[in-house]
Amino acid sequence: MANLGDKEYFKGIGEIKFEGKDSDNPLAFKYYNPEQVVAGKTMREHFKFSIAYWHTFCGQGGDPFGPGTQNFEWDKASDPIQAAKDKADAAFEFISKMGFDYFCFHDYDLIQEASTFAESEKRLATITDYIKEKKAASGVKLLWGTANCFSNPRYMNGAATNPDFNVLSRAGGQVKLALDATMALDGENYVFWGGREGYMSLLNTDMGRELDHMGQFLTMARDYARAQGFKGNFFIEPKPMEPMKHQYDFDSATAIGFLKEYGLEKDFKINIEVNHATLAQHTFQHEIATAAKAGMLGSLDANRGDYQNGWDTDQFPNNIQETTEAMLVFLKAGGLQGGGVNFDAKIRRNSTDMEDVFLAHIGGADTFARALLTADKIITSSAYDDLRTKRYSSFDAGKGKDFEAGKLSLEDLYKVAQENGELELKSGKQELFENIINQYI
Ligand code: XLS
Ligand code: NI
Ligand code: NI
Repeated sequence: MANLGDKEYFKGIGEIKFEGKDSDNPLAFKYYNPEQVVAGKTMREHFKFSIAYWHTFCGQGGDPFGPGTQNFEWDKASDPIQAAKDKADAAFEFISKMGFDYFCFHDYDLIQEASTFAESEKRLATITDYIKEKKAASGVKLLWGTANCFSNPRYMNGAATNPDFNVLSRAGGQVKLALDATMALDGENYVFWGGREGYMSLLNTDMGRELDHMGQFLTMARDYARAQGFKGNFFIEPKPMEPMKHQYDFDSATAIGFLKEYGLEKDFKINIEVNHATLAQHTFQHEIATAAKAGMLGSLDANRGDYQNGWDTDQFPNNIQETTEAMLVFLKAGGLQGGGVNFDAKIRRNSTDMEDVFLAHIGGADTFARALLTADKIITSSAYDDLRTKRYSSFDAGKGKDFEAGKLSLEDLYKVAQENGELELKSGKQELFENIINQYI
């Protein structure tokens, strides 16, 4: 295991190992076996599990009714540079102990933003250098970087869609620095989550102009990074609402349409978050299927919502049914393009033991692993694929095939309809499909 630096933050917890489903050790994987090959790839390669810097090392557990409950050992130094280095030490210790290969960050997760732009730039450069060393010593890689253009009050009216050009420019400056940090750390991708890109009231909003600005802004970011030699993917992370009432990147379909409108579809793909999918009244698997259909299934932010609440609770994944259905689509799509599975999830406010964050990530990884194994078995050994393919068999020959090939006119359909007369009903067999999933879980 990597050099942990002078201080050990997660004392008493060693490397998390795979022990199999009969193990009673809470600090072991039951299903996630990194080297196990499933459908031609190891689990490690399929998932590229990643830790979200913000939730795991910055999130103190505050909510609108009370302050944070976490007492992080790495958050004690009063000097912001020292505090950031301590946090990086804790982060790399944790990621290495989990046996994961990746992390993701927002610029100001790495280090506290300073009171001036110039000072923030210096701080970011300092911590980037430090993390570069940590990366080299541990072998941990950067799945994606991003800029937090939503927390600071200056962005309350948006960043790339702010009605004030000076605020938009500030966001541009910040994205440039976040791209620089991402590239310096060999980031494999770069994410845009439009946290404040949307509106609260249409009365004071010129939506068309704001969308044009966002298209322009993303084009500039793409052009800058490409000119610096960045070869990775850009991802849009859709979310329908929260914090804004209406967010422009509502869901995958909306983001794909937007990217095509502004000619960005070759460089950008979609980063799908479970809880954002459900907030958009979709399922996780629906969002994956939508992105896959467009050839834009980039990355996943793994978590789950609370199905009785209407907000982004970012709980760790443990819904095996939901994840199995998602893994079916994932496998059929041939996996992710450039991205990985980032645990954009947080432990609950009252989960205050040091081991809780390990248990949370173990549970999340095991949920995905078990779902992947199940989905693979469903595809390779059950009637599932056949049943689904058969529903469309009338398009595999004759007139159906001609239709798919674009050889028929509406009059041709009219003739087929005339010849057929009345049709018999064909069952969709939904319950049978559902039972197959249950049988294999
Ligand atoms: C918030 C988003 C955010 C992005 C990165 O809801 O999920 O965490 O993943 O900015
Ligand atoms: Ni996210
Ligand atoms: Ni989210």
